[in-house]
Amino acid sequence: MDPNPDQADLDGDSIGDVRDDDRDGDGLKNKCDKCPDDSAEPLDRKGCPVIP
Ligand SMILES: [Ca+2]
Ligand SMILES: [Ca+2]
Repeated sequence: MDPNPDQADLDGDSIGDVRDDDRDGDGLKNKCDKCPDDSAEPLDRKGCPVIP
């Protein structure tokens, strides 16, 4: 069961999206992530590739 049914967890790391500072789990913080909800776009604001 999901302990936080009201919180989506995009990357499945058990941290709800509301509290997760890296929602898509690509290793780049939301505030720096060009597409914070899309792990398929692992580029920062400057278009630099993210090294895992
Ligand atoms: Ca999460
Ligand atoms: Ca991210």
